[in-house]
Amino acid sequence: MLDYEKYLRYRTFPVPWCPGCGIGMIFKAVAMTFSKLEWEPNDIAVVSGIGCSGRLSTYFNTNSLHTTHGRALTFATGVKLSNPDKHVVVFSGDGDALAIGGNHFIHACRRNLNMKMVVINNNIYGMTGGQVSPTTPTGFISTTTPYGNTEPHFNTVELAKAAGATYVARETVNRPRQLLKVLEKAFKHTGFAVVEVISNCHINLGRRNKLKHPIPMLDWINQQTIPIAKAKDMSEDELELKYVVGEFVHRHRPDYFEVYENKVVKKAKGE
Ligand SMILES: Cc1ncc(C[n+]2csc(CCOP(=O)(O)OP(=O)(O)O)c2C)c(N)n1
Repeated sequence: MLDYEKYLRYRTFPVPWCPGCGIGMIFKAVAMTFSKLEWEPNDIAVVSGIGCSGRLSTYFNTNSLHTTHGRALTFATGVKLSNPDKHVVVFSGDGDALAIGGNHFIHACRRNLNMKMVVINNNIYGMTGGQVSPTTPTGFISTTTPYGNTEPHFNTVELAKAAGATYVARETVNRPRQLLKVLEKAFKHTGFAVVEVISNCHINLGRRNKLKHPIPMLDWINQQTIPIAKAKDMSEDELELKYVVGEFVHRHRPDYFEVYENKVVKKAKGE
């Protein structure tokens, strides 16, 4: 048995993702990170919304909560507040996290509750067949933008930074070693940690944009990927449509529990 297998709930297999989907790779990277940190399955709560990414909670052999679309963070907040000792890990697609769940996302960043969030950004509403999402690149064709997306796309990292997240990183499914590194740092972080992973949906995004097989789609992601150190010398225009990868924020700010203990509990007790 491989060391991460105890985190896989085999009785719920097979997994539902299309052949070549990047979610499987993220699934394994997270299971390997649990193993590296030696977290016990019963000490972990995996919470997810609805979508292809949202299916993940079913396949982890941990406490699992598969919630409603866009509301994973709200359920996760309740789980963490009532079970402060559990490691709460949230999975959301880009639609789940940034469209219907966008409001919860900014407030979770602001609140700094000690939870981890993995945003699986495949740039499209995958599960429902390929509607435009807040991260669909401008110009890309989707079922709801048949002449190309006219809207500017969200930058998840900039949004998380501006809203106050205390750990923010971005990686892609093409960079598994770097992904493992940031997952480990995010999971060890005390506070709200966001890791965005750029993933491929060749079926519902790629096939409408001349990237209908996994390899060309992964090549396209590679071409858009710029390490953070290199991005520093590039202009805003040059970085348009690029995925800058690396660690963007890693700082200490008292997390929600620490603030609550000091500012509320102690006052209430008259200390
Ligand atoms: C309240 C509500 N609105 C809409 C839906 C339909 N719906 C299910 S999944 C989804 C979008 C999935 O896209 P994303 O969150 O990016 O995840 P992915 O499938 O790409 O991983 C939508 C709109 C729903 N289930 N519930």
